[in-house]
Amino acid sequence: MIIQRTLDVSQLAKQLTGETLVDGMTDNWRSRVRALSRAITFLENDPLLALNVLGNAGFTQEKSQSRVIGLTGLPGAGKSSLTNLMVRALRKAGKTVAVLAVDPSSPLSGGAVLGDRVRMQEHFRDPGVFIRSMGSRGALGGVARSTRGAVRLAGLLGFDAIIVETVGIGQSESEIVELADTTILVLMPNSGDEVQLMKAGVLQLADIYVVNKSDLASPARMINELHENTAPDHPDLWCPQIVATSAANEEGIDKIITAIEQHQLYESNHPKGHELRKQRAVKEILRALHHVIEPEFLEAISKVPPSQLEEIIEGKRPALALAHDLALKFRRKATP
Ligand SMILES: Nc1nc2c(ncn2[C@@H]2O[C@H](COP(=O)(O)OP(=O)(O)OP(=O)(O)O)[C@@H](O)[C@H]2O)c(=O)[nH]1
Ligand SMILES: [Mg+2]
Repeated sequence: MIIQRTLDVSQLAKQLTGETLVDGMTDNWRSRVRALSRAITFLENDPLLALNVLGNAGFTQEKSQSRVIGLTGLPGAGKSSLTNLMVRALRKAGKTVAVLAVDPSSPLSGGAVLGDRVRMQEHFRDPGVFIRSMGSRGALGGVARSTRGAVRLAGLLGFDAIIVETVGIGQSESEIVELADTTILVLMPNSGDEVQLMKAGVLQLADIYVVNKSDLASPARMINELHENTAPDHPDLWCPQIVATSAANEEGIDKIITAIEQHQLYESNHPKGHELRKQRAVKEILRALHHVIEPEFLEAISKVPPSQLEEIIEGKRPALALAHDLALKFRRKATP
């Protein structure tokens, strides 16, 4: 595969670690996988580093072609099994793939990290595939802060597809929706998932709904419910695709891949799709800024004299008043 990118991979590694990690790191995918692996370890230990590195003007490329695919759903729905088959299909199509499994420790599938290694075993020796499990470290939304950095690094390193697997249903999806270009919700037929979905009000969140394990129970009822509940109320809006699969029988994977491609086409060609991408970009910038500024705010609060905090605790002064004072100080500092 010919890689036409301006990114200097060895420079990236150097930036991350202060030293050259891999000798002769060129367009060799094995080196890229190693660099990404080490880079992510650094990011996990220092998430702010991601911003430093990714914000560095040296790390630009002509155009990122990476597609970020978020795969979410209840524990044991079959996300890793489907990921494994999707990786196989994408590799057959000549695409390189990075898989980031966030907090893969759901109690239902028991020892999921080990299980995932077994399920994705066939790809571990493939230099065009990167697989990594990441702890969510209690981050709300199930997407570790460092996952964002890892996704962007994988993009910079030129992976064509980046699959992010997260466990969850309900609120936790919103973060993966922000991060992923295409969000897939994996469900099981007759599992009571429908009821949970209605309760959580998440049926508008995903771009593709996959009813997996259709070998165990008929997916028809759930597919109908999904059609009824996910139809957009405007013809310009993306119509979520609903796909029945059986990872066990390796059925329906091609339909997922086609649906992802259709969604990508919609986003790049349709004005509404373009608007969605803009909204995601703004949210990503906001979150990144938040991560940069929060430690500074925390430091400023730690310097507030204890007596002032006591006043707040005793109800003599509202916390908002102190926040206001601090905000003014920050603003003065920011204006030259
Ligand atoms: N019969 C059947 N079993 C499946 C299918 N897909 C997955 N499984 C099984 O369901 C179990 C859970 O599958 P995983 O792929 O680990 O599910 P997961 O969603 O990644 O689970 P967590 O990461 O723990 O949330 C495993 O024992 C799989 O072999 C399917 O289509 N049919
Ligand atoms: Mg899994």
